[in-house]
Amino acid sequence: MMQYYEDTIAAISTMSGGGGIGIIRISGINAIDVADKIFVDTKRAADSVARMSTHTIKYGYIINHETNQILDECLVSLMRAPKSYTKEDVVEINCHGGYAVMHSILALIYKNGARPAEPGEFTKRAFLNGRIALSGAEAVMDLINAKTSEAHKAAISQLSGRLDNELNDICEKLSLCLAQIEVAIDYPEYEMEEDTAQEAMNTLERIEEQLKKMSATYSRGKIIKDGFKVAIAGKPNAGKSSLLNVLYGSDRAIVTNIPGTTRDIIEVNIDVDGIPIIITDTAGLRETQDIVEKIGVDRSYIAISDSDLILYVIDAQGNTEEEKELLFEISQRYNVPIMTIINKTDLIDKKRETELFEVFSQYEPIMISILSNQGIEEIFNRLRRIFTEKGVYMNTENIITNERHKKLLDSSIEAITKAKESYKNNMPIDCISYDIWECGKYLEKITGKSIEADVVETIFSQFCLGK
Ligand SMILES: Nc1nc2c(ncn2[C@@H]2O[C@H](COP(=O)(O)OP(=O)(O)OP(=O)(O)O)[C@@H](O)[C@H]2O)c(=O)[nH]1
Ligand SMILES: [Mg+2]
Repeated sequence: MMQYYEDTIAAISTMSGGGGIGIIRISGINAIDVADKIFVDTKRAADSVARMSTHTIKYGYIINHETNQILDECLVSLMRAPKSYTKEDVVEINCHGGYAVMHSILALIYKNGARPAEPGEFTKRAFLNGRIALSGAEAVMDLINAKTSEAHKAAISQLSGRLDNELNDICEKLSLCLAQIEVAIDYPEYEMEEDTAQEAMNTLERIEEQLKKMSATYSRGKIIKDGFKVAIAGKPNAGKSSLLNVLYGSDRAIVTNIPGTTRDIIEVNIDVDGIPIIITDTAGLRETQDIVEKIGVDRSYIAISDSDLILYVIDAQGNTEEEKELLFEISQRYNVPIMTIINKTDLIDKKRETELFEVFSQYEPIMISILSNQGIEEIFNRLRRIFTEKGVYMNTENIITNERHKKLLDSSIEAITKAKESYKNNMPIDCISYDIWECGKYLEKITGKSIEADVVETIFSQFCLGK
């Protein structure tokens, strides 16, 4: 399917301002015309963009013909329809990346017949013009946002259409099943009626397995895409901010010997084996009359409940009973796994260390000293262990990273399970056919083959401008 739009759109496609170069993209039926109104080559020949061959670049100037003012020196590249990002005529202007330069060129483009593109509109046209599947379009956004190698790999695999291909393949098998079942009903005089229906059911069983496997990859996919959230918590002065700094590898949080130093949430991103980890340092947990600190403590509890893992830091010299109480309370109150860390072991002797290890043994504590850089690697090893248990390193063909896809997959699994049960219970064939049909519909919503216009709008409105 190819849709033709009456209008031509333009936007800055690189970060606005500050870059050495910037790219302004124009797409649509009048893209070439608009470009020719503002671009002159070195010979100042008319229609110089229109005379370019597709996929070539020309050097020249952006000029405001009304004032005769040259706005920039640039390179213009042309991708003629349908071999372009949007499948429409696309002109890209490579100019200097300054804020004022780019915005003055953009204003000139708008004056000469293009309108501002909405967020994601270039990619939306690529989808609506049939160049990429909806799941591929969503992967474009993931690719832009990818901060680690694993997130990058997952996005590029989805963009290349692997997910789309697997789902299309399943949809074809579902149609075949549907046909087989209906034949078995329409021609009951055939002896093979039972066999055919059974064969269809076997196929459904295999598809159900395949879909379940895909759905299970979401626990890995979610971490790869959104990051694994770790909250550092504990009593004041335990060394939480020091831990954040050492895990981050640079002094990000303020460290002092005054209990109650940290009052706000501090967030840093690190990368372990290509997995994004978001670490938050929080205010030390204690009852306080200080209004600012109290707000900080409230925020600590929010960060704790919102995390995938709590790093609970204990001061080796602190009050063991109080620590035990607080740690127990947190483990009961929140449904979040805890990694217990006993810090400042440089200040205690071996006897006390053994004693502490025993007191907290049910939490398998890690003994560390940030001051003498002891035990930090063990924290990373434990993280790796958690990732292994969660299957984060698993190398599966297709990983589901998108919540929308996960929900639709689960609905499709539900439909297929219903179809199987209806068959077992000798329900009318219409019910079975309907469930199989519905299963396919859910999958087509992922690829975008069958999707409501308002859902498309919502998806693309989350894109950044210029993409
Ligand atoms: N001896 C020793 N001191 C440490 C160690 N880790 C941190 N400290 C010191 O402990 C004090 C408190 O450290 P912070 O990192 O600010 O502690 P915090 O848990 O963030 O404290 P609040 O923000 O007040 O809750 C500082 O003086 C640190 O230098 C350690 O391993 N050994
Ligand atoms: Mg602190």
